Amino acid sequence: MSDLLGELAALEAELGAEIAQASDESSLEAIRVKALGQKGLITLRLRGLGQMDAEQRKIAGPALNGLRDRIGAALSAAKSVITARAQAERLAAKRIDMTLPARPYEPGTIHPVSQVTDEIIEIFAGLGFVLAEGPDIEEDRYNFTMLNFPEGHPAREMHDTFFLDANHDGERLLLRTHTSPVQVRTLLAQKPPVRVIIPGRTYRCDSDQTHTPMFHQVEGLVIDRNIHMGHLKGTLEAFARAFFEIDQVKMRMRPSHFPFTEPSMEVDIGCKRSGDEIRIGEGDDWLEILGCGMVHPNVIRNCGLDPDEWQGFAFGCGIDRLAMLKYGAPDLRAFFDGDMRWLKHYGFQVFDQPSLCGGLSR
Ligand code: 2NM
Repeated sequence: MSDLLGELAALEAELGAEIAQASDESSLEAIRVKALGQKGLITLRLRGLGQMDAEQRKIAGPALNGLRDRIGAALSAAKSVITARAQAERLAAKRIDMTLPARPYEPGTIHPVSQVTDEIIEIFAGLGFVLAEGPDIEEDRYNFTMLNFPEGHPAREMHDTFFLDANHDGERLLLRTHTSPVQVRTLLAQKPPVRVIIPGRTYRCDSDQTHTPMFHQVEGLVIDRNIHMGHLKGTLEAFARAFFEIDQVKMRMRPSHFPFTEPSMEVDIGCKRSGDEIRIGEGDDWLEILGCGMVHPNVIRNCGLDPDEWQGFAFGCGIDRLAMLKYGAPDLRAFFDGDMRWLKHYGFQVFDQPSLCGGLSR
């Protein structure tokens, strides 16, 4: 028996020395397995207790249990020391000098399309319009059917419209070809009078020098009682004066056709062309800037309103083209190339926020 106790004392001394030497978690783990694992030195001896007689077990039992507990405690104490030391080393390696100056960085710029969009919103907000937005991925009924596009209308064709694959109900979603579905959604959601301005991305399967498959459009809609073309013309004139920042703009309307308006018009403003340059507000030439009209009674009816009680006007124009015109960027496709040099040249500073009182573009 005293043999066993002597042996245990030697084992404890040996394990204690190994634990004190261990410098990382994996060597501590190796010691734990060696002593307390399935086939560990202490574990096997504990199993041997079953073969001893009662007298022996009375002495060996507490001795072995005590040894197991002390070694376990020594291992976990050593482990805390080692992890704390490793943590301290990691933190020391990561130390940064908070007094160093910030690395010089290149500030980004606001894209001309974003800037012009903000200008347009600002102008129409000043006329009492409210901003509205809707999804880029639309349902056929909002993009076409409710807007009085007959089945089989050429604008619905695959040729112009990006259709998504049919979903499990056989419904074919599409990328909106104009922002007009937002007008429909607005009229379905709120009672007139309505005055909304709706900028956003639109998509048509078209790509050449003057068309990109994604472009930006802004549309406006007014629905109220006794609305007439005079309101439309006055609104558009106020917009053109504010946007081009000139006191007088010559404006003319030509008859046109859109499914969702009757009558429909295209609007030109007076300009002067010399070479590639276009100057707004002088000269005897004309430049088309937008389409508009009185909202078709079918559209008003489709939105659950009585066209004998509610009338309105709507208009739409391309933002990208307005941005080219106003800020003189000649190539439409460069708008969407993401070239940092172009963005630096044509972009706006973050704090150049357009405002009516500050002068839109200063
Ligand atoms: C245009 C031209 C003319 C238009 C019509 C509507 C609605 F929803 F009220 F019917 N929204 N936008 C409209 C009318 C758009 O863009 C060239």
